[in-house]
Amino acid sequence: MRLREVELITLRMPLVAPFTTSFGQQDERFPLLVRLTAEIGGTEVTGWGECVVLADPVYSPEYLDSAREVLARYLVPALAALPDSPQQGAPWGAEAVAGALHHIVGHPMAKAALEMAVLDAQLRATSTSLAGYLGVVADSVPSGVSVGIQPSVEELLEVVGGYLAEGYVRIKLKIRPGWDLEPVRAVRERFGDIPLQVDANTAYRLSDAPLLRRLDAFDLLLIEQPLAEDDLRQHAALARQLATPICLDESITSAAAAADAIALGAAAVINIKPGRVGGYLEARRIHDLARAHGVATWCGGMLETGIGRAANAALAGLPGFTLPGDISASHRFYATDITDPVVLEGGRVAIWTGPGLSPLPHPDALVEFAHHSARVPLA
Ligand code: OSB
Ligand code: MG
Repeated sequence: MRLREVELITLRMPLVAPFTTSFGQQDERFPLLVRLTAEIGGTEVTGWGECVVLADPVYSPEYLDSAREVLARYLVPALAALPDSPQQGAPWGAEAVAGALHHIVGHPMAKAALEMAVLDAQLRATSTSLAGYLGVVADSVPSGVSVGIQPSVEELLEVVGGYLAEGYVRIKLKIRPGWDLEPVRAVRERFGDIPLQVDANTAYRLSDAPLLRRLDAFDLLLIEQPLAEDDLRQHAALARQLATPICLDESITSAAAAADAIALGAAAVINIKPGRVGGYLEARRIHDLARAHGVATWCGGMLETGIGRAANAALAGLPGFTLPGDISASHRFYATDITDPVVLEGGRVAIWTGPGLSPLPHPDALVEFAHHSARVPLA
């Protein structure tokens, strides 16, 4: 494979409703797409990747401008410098990307987007789907929905009721100090024994254990990331005080971090987000590791467009993803998606079986939501 052209496309898309978490309110999303054209076996193929960074460094250290900068200045040039056939053997592909970018420290979301674009081009060149590449045999996955913090409990009950009526099979409530026991109790009382879990996005301290312990009464599937990203030992200490299983999101930045969390007893469940861990290949390694340890996993989301959303659904078809993921329909976040939308059918979303990671973005949608675009010069 030889890179011919790389374009970084930033879109600006309104959300159907504000999405509020303990780290703030999002009213719009700025998806960052990598459009990569490569020569593979004598033909030019285009692949697409989606970078899941938020506009600001409030969920993880990366943010939109940092991702654009590191991609243009370091990551794309590092790939462009690779010889076509490193060891006179097979040409390089997605499996070589992480190694070629390893000397750049951090920036997993930017790296993941570039690896995605390479993998997409590589799979399109052989008309292979991501599901086929991963060995996924399922044709759909169960769909859960992440529900933001609402202005009132009444509004929360209305929103949750709407999602349940649409068929979502699992509800995740965002919580933070002051918005935890009351909304959880209200949802349990109104909707009974539904599969229910909460996500704190690091908003608590270990000294909040007595409060968090009161959540045990509501028989939640899990509590996601109650403490800070680097508080693995404290998560293990909290786990010993709660009946509710602890699931880690922000803390799991790599397969090595997942191995540490499992060994420490800090994670009974792992939320796997390909962007957070540097790509779909590392995500699969975490899946394999967790499965071998009997640790449940599910696939998280980052308000992806149809590109990342379709790829996540394929990943979630692997057998270790034993809990429903945050893989909702496109219209849970966007009135118009940039691809054919991901849709909910009987509480599930279909796994893409066409070539590559996802359906292609519609050119008119890229125009409609255009915010910024830049070609990365290839030496
Ligand atoms: O913590 O899972 C999270 C969205 C942005 C950043 C972090 C998180 C989320 C979500 C939304 O919960 C998941 C989705 O895309 O449906
Ligand atoms: Mg989370």
